[in-house]
Amino acid sequence: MISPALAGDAEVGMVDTSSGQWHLREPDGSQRSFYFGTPGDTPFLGDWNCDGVDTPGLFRQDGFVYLTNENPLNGGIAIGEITFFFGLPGDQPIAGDWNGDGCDTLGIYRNGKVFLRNSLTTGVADIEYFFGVAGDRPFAGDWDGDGIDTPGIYRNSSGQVFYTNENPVGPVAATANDFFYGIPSDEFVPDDWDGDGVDTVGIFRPPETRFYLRNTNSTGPADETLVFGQRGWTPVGGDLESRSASLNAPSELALGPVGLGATGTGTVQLSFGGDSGDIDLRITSINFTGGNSANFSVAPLADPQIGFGETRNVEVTLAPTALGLNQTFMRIRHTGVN
Ligand SMILES: [Ca+2]
Ligand SMILES: [Ca+2]
Ligand SMILES: [Ca+2]
Ligand SMILES: [Ca+2]
Repeated sequence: MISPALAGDAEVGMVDTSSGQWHLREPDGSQRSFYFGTPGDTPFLGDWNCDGVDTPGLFRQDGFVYLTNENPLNGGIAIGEITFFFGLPGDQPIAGDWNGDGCDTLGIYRNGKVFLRNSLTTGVADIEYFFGVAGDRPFAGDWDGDGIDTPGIYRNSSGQVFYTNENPVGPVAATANDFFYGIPSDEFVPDDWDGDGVDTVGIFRPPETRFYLRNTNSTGPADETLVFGQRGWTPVGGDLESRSASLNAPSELALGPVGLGATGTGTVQLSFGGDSGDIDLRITSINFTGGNSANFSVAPLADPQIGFGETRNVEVTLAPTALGLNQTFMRIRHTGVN
């Protein structure tokens, strides 16, 4: 691929799996290194305690998973706070939020079959389905920005990336998109590089020790490249920034009585607070639950990027087709915080 020489602020990590040493690159370009795991573990990052910050996890080849909720300070050692058994030797682990509850859990890819579990405990898969074929290399991400992670694969034989946007009860997940990106010797590490709530492709190219990151899931050049890590290390992607802020919005929207076939509007104010002033947040979707959700619509936010301490008004329109329906519950998805 063609690479513009862009130095970016991407958060990436690299793990020296021969020693268990992790190296995380912060958005300001600084680096922190610490130890977690033993030689041969398969590393990944995820948000195990649902606080918006991704921290390390390991899959050991005996099927044991070790997770920590902290990224230790430079020179530190992480302790496996959560341990459970999931999978078999030879399985390939993936981490993600399969059910959209804001918490990442584990999955396993085994010869073209996906096994997902929604809790961090020993047990059988909650969901299993086929996606891809034996030999495909799995990863996971939120390709459509709906808050639910789903698998993708890289196929060495064709050089194609495939992903699905669903975690079906079975038997087969439908391919949502496929495109060419990278080469078979690349290591795939998709993530949300530009913070818009959508995960997109990225690769680490070992001979160059360079990441090639693209902000759309399509064939084309990298939007950002950066040199980090060493040949032989394993790349991991995640949101490493420690942020603390909260979205303040009513969970219940009462628009008052609206007649059948008529239209009513209401305004919801969103504001961000917390104890960190260095963040921006982006509203990715607003959904309604309860009532007849199809009868609600929301005016698009003129500017969904909201700075710390700012507020936005969201206009909601209610057009009931059933009598007695005048309120619902809204769910607002956004990047950066819980
Ligand atoms: Ca976390
Ligand atoms: Ca989850
Ligand atoms: Ca998704
Ligand atoms: Ca993105």
